[in-house]
This record gives sequence, structure tokens and C-alpha cells, in this order.
Amino acid sequence: MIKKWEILFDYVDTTRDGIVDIEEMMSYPNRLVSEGKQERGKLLGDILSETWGRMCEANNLPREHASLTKAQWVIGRRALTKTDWFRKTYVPTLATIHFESLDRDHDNTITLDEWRTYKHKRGVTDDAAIQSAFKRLDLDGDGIISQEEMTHAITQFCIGEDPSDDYSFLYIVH
Ligand SMILES: [Ca+2]
Ligand SMILES: [Ca+2]
Repeated sequence: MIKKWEILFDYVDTTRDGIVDIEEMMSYPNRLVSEGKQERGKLLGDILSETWGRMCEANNLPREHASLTKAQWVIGRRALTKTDWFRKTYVPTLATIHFESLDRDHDNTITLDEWRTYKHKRGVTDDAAIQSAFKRLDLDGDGIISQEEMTHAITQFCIGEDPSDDYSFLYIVH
């Protein structure tokens, strides 16, 4: 449980200084807005602001505290997973937005090429790893990732307790 939250921390900590600040946390919704997706950016921004506030509170910090260390981040994520809000609001919203942003041609499926484009942007270049991750996501083996398959992966990552059904590879950066 702790390991996957550390992986997510490294994913969000783009400056690699061992601290996630509020700007890094909000960079994804801000990017959506700058790409013209105002509505999606606003929705995700609201969700991540609430996430940030709750993670700060779990560390006895004010909601608007500007940065979290990795240890504080793990405490915050563990507290979040115990809440209904996380299961019912955060997880489905994140899954939908993540799916939409990977589905670049908007045909409601994610192809291997779309998955590869996403991983390349995150600095992953090992094509065997990219393909094996794609196969893990493609539960029914039809060669594409559906919205349901992505939602399963994000849900398992966020709230799954089964270590044999681990989706940390979604967020591994190299
Ligand atoms: Ca597509
Ligand atoms: Ca599939």
C-alpha cells in the first residue's frame, strides 16, 4: 500500500526534489485548461484541490499548506482511501479524465499507439515494458483499452487491497 503511494509521489514530483508542492499537484488540471479543455480542467482542479486539502489535514496542516514531503504524502493518501468521497468522487472522476486524455482521437478506445504516446511523454522508452503494461490493462484481450478497463485499473490502483492485482505501473516514471 505504501509503495504505490510513493510511486505516485515520484510521478507528481516532476522537479525531483523530494517535495510535492501545490503547483505540481495542480499542473495536470492547469494543462487541461491551457489546452482549451476548461470544463475538464475546472472539474479536475476542484477534485485535486479537495484532495490536497484533505491530505494536509491528515498531517495536521492547514488545508492551504503549500508542500508535502513523501512521508506526509503517504499519510495523506492513506487517510484519503478510507473516505467515501475518495471512492465515490475522486476515483471515477480521475478514471474518466485519464481515459479521455489518453484517447487522443476521441474514438472512445485507447490503442497501443495512444498508450505509447502517453508513456513516451512521461519519459518511458522501454517498448517491451510499454507493451506488457498495455496487455495488463487490456483485460478482455481485444487489443484496445476500453473505458471500463481503464476504470478498473485506476480503481484498483487507488483503493485495491490485492497486491497480486497491482497497477502501480500506471505511474512508474523513468
Ligand atoms: Ca483512441
Ligand atoms: Ca480491451
